[in-house]
Amino acid sequence: MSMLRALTLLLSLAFAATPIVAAEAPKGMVLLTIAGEIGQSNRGPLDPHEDGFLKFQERSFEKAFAIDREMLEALPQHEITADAEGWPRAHKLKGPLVSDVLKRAGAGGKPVVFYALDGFATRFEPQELEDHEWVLAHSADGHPLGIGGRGPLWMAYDVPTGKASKDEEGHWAWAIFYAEVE
Ligand SMILES: Nc1nc2c(c(=O)[nH]1)N[C@H]1C(S)=C(S)[C@@H](COP(=O)(O)O)O[C@H]1N2
Ligand SMILES: [Mo]
Repeated sequence: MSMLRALTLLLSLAFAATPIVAAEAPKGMVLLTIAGEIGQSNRGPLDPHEDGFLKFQERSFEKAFAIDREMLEALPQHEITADAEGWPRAHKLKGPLVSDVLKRAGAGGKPVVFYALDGFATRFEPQELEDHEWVLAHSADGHPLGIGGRGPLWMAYDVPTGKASKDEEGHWAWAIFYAEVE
């Protein structure tokens, strides 16, 4: 084997062992943008023109992982019954696990703050996300969660003993659109 062939072979082997795979970019409407300490990104910095609402919410990032409905539905789906004190009825919420979504962005096991459209923000330690089967719901009772309701995304878990207390429900952020990993 010539030196050149050997070198070519070696190089191709090296590239095969470390494939450079660009993270999938969303094709549909973006429901969630994850920024901060992420290991996977599929978009660049916040653009003050394009990202009008993120700018309005005073977010800022150099890179992020944007997720549409199809990407959420590609993860294993969980259906839970969410109910809380004072609710007129329980809801069947469906979506991937919050932890699976974070893993998808290369951000598993880290503290994360979820932001909602109304400015509500709630921070989670990794342990808190493991204490329950937290679902990032995109649907309730068979319908996509919408803007003006509890959508686009709603975090909750099943309380096997019955209804969540007001304290617990206080962490069930609805209208989530952004997350920042610390
Ligand atoms: N986006 C958003 N999520 C939220 C809140 C909120 O103000 N905004 N309030 C929390 C609290 S304190 C409770 S008790 C429940 C229900 O809030 P609601 O009674 O305002 O619907 O949602 C939780 N998640
Ligand atoms: Mo509350």
